[in-house]
Amino acid sequence: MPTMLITGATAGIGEAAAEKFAAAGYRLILTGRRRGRLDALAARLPAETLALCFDVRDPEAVRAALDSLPAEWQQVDLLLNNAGLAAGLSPIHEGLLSDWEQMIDTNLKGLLYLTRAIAPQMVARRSGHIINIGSIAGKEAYLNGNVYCATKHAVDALTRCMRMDLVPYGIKVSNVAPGMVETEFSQVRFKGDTARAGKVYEGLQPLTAADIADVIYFVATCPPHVTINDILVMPTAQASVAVVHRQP
Ligand code: NDP
Ligand code: 8X3
Repeated sequence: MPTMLITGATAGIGEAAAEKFAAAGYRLILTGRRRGRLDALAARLPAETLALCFDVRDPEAVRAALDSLPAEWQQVDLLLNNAGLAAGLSPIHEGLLSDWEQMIDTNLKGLLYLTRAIAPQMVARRSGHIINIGSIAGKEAYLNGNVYCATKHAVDALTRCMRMDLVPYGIKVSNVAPGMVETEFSQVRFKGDTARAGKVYEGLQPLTAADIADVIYFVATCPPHVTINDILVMPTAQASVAVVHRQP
């Protein structure tokens, strides 16, 4: 069975992907910063699992974690670059530098560190698949979205460039770009302000993390000659990033 490495498996889309792929028999390397959640997830999944606790923003921690893999876990067939966040929602002249750094370091540099560490073994084997979690925020800009949108536009561009670099080696590179998904995302963006986070999904049925896990699974299991380059998945009530039909 293939081995999959998921960044950000402790919550939301990453956790749902772990459940989906575990049920399909994949071997899973689960990663994130919250050790307790990683261990609990690893224990409850019906699959062979290995938990690695590290921060994707730290290139040395990424390297050390991957170097620590036992020989039988070293081959990663599917890399899901999912770890990411939005921090804050402010106009550009008011944003916090610390929020900007966290988003750029996680969404962009973290994805690069994981890719740089794992892609060489895929190149050597001439097979593998990298799925990056982009966003509607990587397709469209929105008010006060500035740095988050910039990181997701960068993921979108990187995915296309990675595909060009890796196509001679038969490696698939895909972008899965969701619209609104109800996870811990808004809690994190609004730093624990539950009331504000709840308003994001008021009056509409958002996507669930399981909906996105289903799409990731479809993308990952196409026949070898078929690659889904890019897929934008929206709640039915969300026509574009800012056009959302809410019931009173
Ligand atoms: P959650 O907040 O529910 O999950 C985020 C995951 O990322 C957690 O497992 C978290 O783990 C991990 N993570 C965050 N920072 C780091 C870090 N520095 N190092 C390692 N892991 C980290 O959000 P979602 O599941 O919604 O988000 C997953 C991805 O989907 C993100 O890239 C997000 O931008 C994207 N997305 C989300 C949408 C939405 O509406 N929810 C829509 C479009 C895209 P831990 O805290 O344990 O480290
Ligand atoms: C998350 C979706 O619209 O909140 O990437 O930016 S949005």
